[in-house]
Amino acid sequence: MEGNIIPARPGEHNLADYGAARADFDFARVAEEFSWFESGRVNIVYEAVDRQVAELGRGDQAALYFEDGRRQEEYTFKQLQEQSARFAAVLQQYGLARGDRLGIFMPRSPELYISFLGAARRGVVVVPLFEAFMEEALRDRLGDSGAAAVVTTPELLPRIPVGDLPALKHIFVAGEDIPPGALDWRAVTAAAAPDTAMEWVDREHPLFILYASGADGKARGLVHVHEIMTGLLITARWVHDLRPGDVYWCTADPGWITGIAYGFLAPWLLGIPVVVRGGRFDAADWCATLAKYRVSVWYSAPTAFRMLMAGGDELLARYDLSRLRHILSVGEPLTEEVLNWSMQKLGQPVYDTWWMSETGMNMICNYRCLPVKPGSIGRPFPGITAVIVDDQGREMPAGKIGNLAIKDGWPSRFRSVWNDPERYARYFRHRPWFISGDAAYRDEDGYFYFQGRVDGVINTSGERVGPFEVEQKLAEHPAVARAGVAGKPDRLRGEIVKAFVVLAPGYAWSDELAAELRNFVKTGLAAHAAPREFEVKAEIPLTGDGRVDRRVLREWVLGLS
Ligand code: 6R9
Repeated sequence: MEGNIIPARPGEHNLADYGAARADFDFARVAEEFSWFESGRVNIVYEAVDRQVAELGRGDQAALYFEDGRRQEEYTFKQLQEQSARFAAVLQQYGLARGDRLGIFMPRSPELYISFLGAARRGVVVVPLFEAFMEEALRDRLGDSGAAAVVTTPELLPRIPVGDLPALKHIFVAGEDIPPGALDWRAVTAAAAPDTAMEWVDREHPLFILYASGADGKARGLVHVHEIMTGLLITARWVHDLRPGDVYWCTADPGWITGIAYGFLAPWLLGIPVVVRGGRFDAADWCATLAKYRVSVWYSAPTAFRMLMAGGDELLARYDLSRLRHILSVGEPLTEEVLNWSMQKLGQPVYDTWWMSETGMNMICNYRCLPVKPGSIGRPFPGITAVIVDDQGREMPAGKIGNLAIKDGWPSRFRSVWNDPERYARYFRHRPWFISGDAAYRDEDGYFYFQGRVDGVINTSGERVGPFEVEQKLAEHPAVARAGVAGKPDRLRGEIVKAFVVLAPGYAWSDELAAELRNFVKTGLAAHAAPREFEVKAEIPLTGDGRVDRRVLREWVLGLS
């Protein structure tokens, strides 16, 4: 059942008339907004940072407010320009050239953003690595991308299996104690000249390779290019409603697509300062951060909103959140409960946005100029064609659940899968459609409704976990003969990772073994991938071609068989 429709909020906002925009919008026109439209010289770092300084008079304006409980720092656009130019010089000095790959494996910190900008400035391709990754996940990603250098911290460095990575030549460490053999990020950056020339690239030049989990096989390296800026700029304006004077906070980690695309690139293209909150924080810290930085536009996830809800009225009452004028959500279903809470307690809806690592930009969204139908992810962004297709790629009518698909050609889409053209082709097996892997339906008004993944990829607290990687890891443990992994619906986390295991001969099930297996995945792969529930089975169902039968696992977790 659909809940009460929340009316449009006409008035001053960037996308004033969705219908008109849909009728005549063309991404080609967004090109006119960039300086390369006239100069012919392309680099996203120029548009997001240098241009803000050189052409738009924003050099002394704040770009980054960083805080993590230990450090509190503020950077202007000019400072980001200078620092990233220094780091670009460092990369040049150590032989990284256009097209080479640089891994960035560190917790949120100013050095992370400066390293990203410094690399992109040189045409070096960034490989973002989520700070929770452990040895196995790092070996796969750094190995597959052939990274020539990595930026990390003293705490995270021990997880990088340096000996297994022949292409890895340099390790930059940002922190206090620099281990032997590593380069001191801060010292070499401070010593470098701040005037390295910008490397002009093609719009199709790779910007970053983001590893995302799929249903089968190891994580795939999605290649995004400088042209991603076109979709980012226009969605920052029309979806996030950003305009001069705003302070923007996107709470996602830069190890994931949201934390890259909207955490800094999109807002900086419009010259808007961002807040980055690192370290561990609780519901009170969320509110304190919103209040302290007078955040006006906030992009977060249902998990975070649920934490605030749990904090109760008393928590909200302690903070001045009056500057907050636009709130958005991504990553997992936005429940009506959260929507009602925000209407009542924050006096405004949370606007849901649907997209993926592959799409590079917001695709199906709710906008201030359209009514919000609770439970719906909204309508396609102007210039985007979304449909529901059956398993043969045929379009399905309104009301029918099928595969959510997007017509190829939007500017911010991934351009390839690194080292794996076959996997890339699979996404486009029904051309012209990009098959998302999500199930959805559309109503008569063109609103879409998310219905879950079709392919077994797990979404736990908004983080994507590939069942195959977890199964592989579990099977490495001597007690496990075979494993099958699936997402089990969970009120708090959306889904939890559930593992079905067949025990090896001679092993008996116990709570200790469960804890050991959980820890085995946690320390080998990543904490968010560790199963929260186990069930012992006599066998794991396989499909005809010998792969884990995910449909049966799905029935198992739902208790249907
Ligand atoms: C941006 C991001 C993508 C998957 C996607 C879908 C789920 C994203 C959602 C949503 C329900 C929304 N997802 N937005 N589910 N409502 N508004 O999260 O990218 O990490 O690649 O995950 O997340 O299942 O296919 P990514």
